[in-house]
Amino acid sequence: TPRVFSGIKPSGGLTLGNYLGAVRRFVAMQHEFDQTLYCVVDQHAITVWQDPAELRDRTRELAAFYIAAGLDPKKAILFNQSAVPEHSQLAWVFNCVARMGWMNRMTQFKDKAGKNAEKASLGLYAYPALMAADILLYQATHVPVGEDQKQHVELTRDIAAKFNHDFGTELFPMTEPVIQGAGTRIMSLRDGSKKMSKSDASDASRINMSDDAEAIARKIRKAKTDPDALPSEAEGLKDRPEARNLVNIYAALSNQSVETALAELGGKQFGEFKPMLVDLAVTELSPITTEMRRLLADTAEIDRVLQAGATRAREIAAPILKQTYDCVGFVGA
Ligand code: AQP
Repeated sequence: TPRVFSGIKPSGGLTLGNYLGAVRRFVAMQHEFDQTLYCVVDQHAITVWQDPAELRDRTRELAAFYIAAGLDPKKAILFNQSAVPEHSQLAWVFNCVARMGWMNRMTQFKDKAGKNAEKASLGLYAYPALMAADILLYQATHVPVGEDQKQHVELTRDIAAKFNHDFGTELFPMTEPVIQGAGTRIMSLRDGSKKMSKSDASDASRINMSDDAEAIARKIRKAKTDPDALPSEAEGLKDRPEARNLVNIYAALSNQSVETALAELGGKQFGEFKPMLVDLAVTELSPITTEMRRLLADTAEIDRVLQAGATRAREIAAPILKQTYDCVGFVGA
């Protein structure tokens, strides 16, 4: 059966990249599929240090963001990862299936650990095996993610294939990454070669989902650009990463392709285009921000939603973990 799984780490304030690259697809897919699971992956967050009180706040914030952006907790299953212990149980099995050589090729570990890999946590290294467990615990067939997660979904397929082969089973499906539309790779507003990220030291590099209209306007006004007018065809953005990024954001927020957006924008200077982008961003984002704040006034209700989601998630997960344990040869599973 087709089933959708995806997640976001509560490791910092949410960005426009998380919204356009991930959550907007989550919302669309909740209507296209019978079963969708969207997780707050708190166990991934702690692969780097998280202050416990902040982790709690950000977990609830992310849950509120999911709902404010349009996920319906009656339809989609919304929960936090640590509330479903089967994730880490399956991850252990996958730690023993995945090969060191595969893990060594993960570019995100290299980016995040930087030059000081000796000081990185073991969890940061093993992260993609836990991600494979998140997905395969539900035999998920589709995973909506941004471009940066493509390699991890490929590793998930490798783990599924090796498990199936080693144990002579067809338990795990070959999951498809769903990477679609103009929003799959939103870049920093200060540097068109870096992805917009929660953890970038510069707050001016990103639009946070908690930014008010004034902050959004200021950041877009200051966003790095070049002196030329916008081209009327996508080809003309090839060597202009900052211009391409702002056009991408415009296209994604207005639900158009880059080509259609350029038909409207071609020939305009940034002095004219940036205020259009500010208006669009504020119109699209402020209702979500306002709703998110409203929901966060009642954290007990958010906790109830997460709890109910975890119960539903475990109903799917438990039998699949049991089958996995049976395949492996664990007694008493
Ligand atoms: N800039 C982006 N463009 C498009 N999609 C993006 N995503 C993230 N940034 C962009 C997508 O959002 C989902 C959740 O991502 P995540 O929580 O696993 O991590 P992150 O937001 O990608 O993490 P950061 O920003 O780099 O912060 P830290 O340093 O905390 O890890 C994914 O589907 C991702 O593709």
